[in-house]
Amino acid sequence: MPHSDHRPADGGTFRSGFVCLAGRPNAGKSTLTNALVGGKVAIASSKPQTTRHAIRGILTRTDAQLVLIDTPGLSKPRSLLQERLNDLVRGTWGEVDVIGVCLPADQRVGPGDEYLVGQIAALGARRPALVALATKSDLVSGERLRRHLLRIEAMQEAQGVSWAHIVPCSAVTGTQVDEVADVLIGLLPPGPAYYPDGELTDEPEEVLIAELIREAALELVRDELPHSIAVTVDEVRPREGRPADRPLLEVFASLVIERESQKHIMVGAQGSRIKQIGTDARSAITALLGVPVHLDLRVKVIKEWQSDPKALRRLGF
Ligand SMILES: Nc1nc2c(ncn2[C@@H]2O[C@H](COP(=O)(O)OP(=O)(O)OP(=O)(O)O)[C@@H](O)[C@H]2O)c(=O)[nH]1
Ligand SMILES: [Mg+2]
Repeated sequence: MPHSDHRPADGGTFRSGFVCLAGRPNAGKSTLTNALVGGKVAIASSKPQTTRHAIRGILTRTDAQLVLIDTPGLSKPRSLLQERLNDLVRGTWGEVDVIGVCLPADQRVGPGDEYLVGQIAALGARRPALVALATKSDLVSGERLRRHLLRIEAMQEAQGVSWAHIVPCSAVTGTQVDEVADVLIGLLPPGPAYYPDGELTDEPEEVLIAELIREAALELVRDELPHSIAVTVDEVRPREGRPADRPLLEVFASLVIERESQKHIMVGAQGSRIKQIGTDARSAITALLGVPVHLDLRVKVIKEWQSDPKALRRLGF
């Protein structure tokens, strides 16, 4: 059901619809989602496969409501998990009005991008409108950006697609983020607002909490470990016996890894790493919820969960 019958102040048409941001891992999809929405709805990190769900971010203006769906990076499946993530990405393409294809300016347009755009081209007549977004424009010179934009343009003929727009932008400096919103909204059909004003996401609180914990963990590990980490939030409850004006929320969560041998890395010398993860995650969760939080973090091994259908189901994939 539509939430309200907005009318733009100038009497024009209110537009609404769904836009999916797609791209290879690390292309800057989640960071751009947050910049467009104006708040943190998706975690971002320098590690690939940071996003593992289709996360909705909502941008409401007087003239439009744009529902952004940030998806995982599409990449060659090396695990059952990545296969599931790729299926999720392709499934999302069928539900949106526009796909924003993120092509980072600091990387050459490569086989990964061509594979992705080829897959979109294969949607045929069911293909949504396409916008190419040259992300991370702050990382390159004007000349290099110009060459990147030419390569993106050339993809049209090579891949059999057609860009409604090509827009360079930087989610970190904010350059051209408003233009990206304008261009995406311009491609949406007339329609009502689906979410209340001011709502930035419809992700459940527990999912946001789990993601913030995973983000804190990703920052502090490297090599193959980021892929192995999942987080479950086991319980969230107000601490008993606290005065009403000084509540404390207790969060019990588990950092899930795949092998016993990963445990010592996750925990760190004398527990230093897990302690740091806890401290970082706690302040992020407190900022999100606006109440002080006590975070109880455990490490749990679920053997080879990335390739185990039963374990994947248990972890929500
Ligand atoms: N300099 C710069 N860095 C950026 C920009 N956008 C994203 N980044 C960085 O690029 C890295 C990846 O960003 P994400 O937003 O997590 O990328 P993603 O495409 O969502 O990645 P996956 O979810 O793993 O597919 C992070 O370290 C970001 O800080 C940008 O506009 N400029
Ligand atoms: Mg992401």
